[in-house]
Amino acid sequence: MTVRIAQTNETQALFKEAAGFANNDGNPRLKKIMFRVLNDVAKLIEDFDLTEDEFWTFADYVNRLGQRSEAGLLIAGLGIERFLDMRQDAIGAAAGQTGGTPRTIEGPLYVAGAPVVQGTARMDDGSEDDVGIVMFLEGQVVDLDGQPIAGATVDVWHANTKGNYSFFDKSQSEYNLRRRIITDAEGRYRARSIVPSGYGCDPQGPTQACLDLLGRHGQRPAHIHFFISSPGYRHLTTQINLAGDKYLWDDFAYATRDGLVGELNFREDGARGIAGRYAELQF
Ligand code: MBD
Ligand code: FE
Repeated sequence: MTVRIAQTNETQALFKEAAGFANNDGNPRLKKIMFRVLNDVAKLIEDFDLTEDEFWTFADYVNRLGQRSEAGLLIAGLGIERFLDMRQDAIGAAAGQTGGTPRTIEGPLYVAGAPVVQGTARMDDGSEDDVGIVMFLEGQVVDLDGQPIAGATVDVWHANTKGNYSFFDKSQSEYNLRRRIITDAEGRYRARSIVPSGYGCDPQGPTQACLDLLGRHGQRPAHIHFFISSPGYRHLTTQINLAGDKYLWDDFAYATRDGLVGELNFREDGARGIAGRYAELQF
């Protein structure tokens, strides 16, 4: 037996009132969006014959998501952040803005205000010297004609050898593995850091709980995040995802793209003053 009341005059009047249509205060755009949300939720409840238990389980889930600050993580894991990103690509393409390094998602783990360094940065605090592999990261910021951009800001952040990010992982020092590097006269930036490990959702957290019910893992390949910016240029949000990682093309957040795969070049030649094995990454 299917009972439908969502489109009746009575429930429509209720949703209009709840969305603030009866008053002249508040935000008109939000009111319209809220009315749509209420109707879509009602439709979903009726289309799937959601039980009371199912609905209140969802409400509890939203609370748990907030308690753990995992809303951004779930948005990434459900492909919504990737969708927003694809949409930005399409909007750019429609406006004739194509070419350059592909964009990809920011993810939920950026922290503003990283130390600013001219040209060359040391990103790690040395606390993983005995477990990490030293990584030299180098690249050049150029415009669409290939001309170097001096003074551009390269805001870089990545995980440690355990796949954890400073700030969110309180065991790390402040701004560990986060720097804003200002490009030199040739548009170049250079960093010494350590090779990051891939990220995994907290196995005890609400995002992984949802992924479990979808039969999915919550792993990302090892990667390095970038914001590239310079006055007069469009801001670029991107990542390098590391070749050879098991999850490179099986990323739970769908961030890997052609053109954003970087290969570590391992060396053991004593150059750069490093005893033993180290890695180079040009991008
Ligand atoms: C990450 O480190 C990340 O980059 C994304 C997109 C999602 C979760 C964790
Ligand atoms: Fe990340």
